[in-house]
Amino acid sequence: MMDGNGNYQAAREAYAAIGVDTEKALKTLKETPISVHCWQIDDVTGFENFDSVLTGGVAVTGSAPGKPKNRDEFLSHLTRALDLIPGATKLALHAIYLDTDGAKVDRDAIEPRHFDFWVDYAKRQGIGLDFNPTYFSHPLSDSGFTLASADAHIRDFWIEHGKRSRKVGAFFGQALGQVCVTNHWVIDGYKDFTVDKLAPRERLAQSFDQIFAEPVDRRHNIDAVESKLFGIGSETYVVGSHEFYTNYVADRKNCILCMDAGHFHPTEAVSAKISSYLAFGHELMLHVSRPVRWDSDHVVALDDETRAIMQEIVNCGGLGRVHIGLDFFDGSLNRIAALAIGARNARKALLAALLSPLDTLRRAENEGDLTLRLALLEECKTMPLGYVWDRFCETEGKPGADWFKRLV
Ligand code: RNT
Ligand code: ZN
Repeated sequence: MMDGNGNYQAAREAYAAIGVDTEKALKTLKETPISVHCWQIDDVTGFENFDSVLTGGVAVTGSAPGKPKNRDEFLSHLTRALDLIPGATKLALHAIYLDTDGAKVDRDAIEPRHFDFWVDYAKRQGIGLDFNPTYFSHPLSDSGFTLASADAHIRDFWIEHGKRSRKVGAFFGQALGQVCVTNHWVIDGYKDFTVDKLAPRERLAQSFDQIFAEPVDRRHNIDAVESKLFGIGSETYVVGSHEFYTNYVADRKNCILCMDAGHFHPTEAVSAKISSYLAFGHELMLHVSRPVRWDSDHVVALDDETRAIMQEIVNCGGLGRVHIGLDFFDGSLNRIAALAIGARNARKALLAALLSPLDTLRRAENEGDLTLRLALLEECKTMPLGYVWDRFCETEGKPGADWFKRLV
């Protein structure tokens, strides 16, 4: 039997024979950040209150044991998960993961100092940070409306939260020397037939105009707005729809669009949309997720759509313009393993994309040799991806295929 190095050398030769440089792919793979979300670790609970209830039309199902009961447990579980994830990593936080030293700090009062410990953590781990304001799981979101609320008091509260969140983002970006993407997702919508679909959208646009009014150094913070088709309790009408944000982004040019793989009609694919934004010079944020029959936020698998998303980014030359983030939360599995499985799969999909013989495929397509294009695309599916992946894990000092033995 060949050892790991022998396997890799065989794979390297096999890829070289179709014009693919595995070393180059591995270098790009290592350097491309994937933003790993913290909220899989504790079912989106956060540190405000360890008994807090998740609201906002999203749901975690399952009651696997081991959910962290305090911040120290959370951090140790998170660290164990990150230890299993190779490659350049960013950690995506939510505003509810703050440290107030026991004081009650409402969402409209958060400050960078409440997130100081995350900067220390990120430095220790050698990772970047992304941020998300938390416009849910709060009494002032119980009406189902936040930034688009008809109630000015509610709106203003959340506008203040949005403004402060970007300051946290800029603080992260400056402190770590790596841009932070602050991703705004609001829950607003109606369960049933909606008479006035326009006014809430006008209010949402105005609220974001206020949130983004103050210029922030783009090297430190970029804002993203996340569209959605429906939520639990907002099945009929979501204010921040895909069309709404696509137009907002194009018109205002003050933020970028975030597309979540679970936020579209079941036959619509995020992978098919990416090039249309890149064609107009946009940057994008992605929430790579796995919807099963609905926006179920299953753990990311190495499935066709995840591979297609990564392939699109690579084919479009979009690495650097497309910020890759993860978003899933499954409470039915070991949560540490769930985060590792999903993050490793996203990166495996990226590796598969980087190992595609793009030059030859492009040439075939441009020359009209569509037979060669299909033949090569199909042959690629059985190339020895796994041996290159094993090599990557090894050089990153992370466990390979037997990583789950580390769980016990
Ligand atoms: C909800 C959005 C959003 C959340 C996180 C927790 O449907 O996908 O991104 O999952 O902010
Ligand atoms: Zn999302």
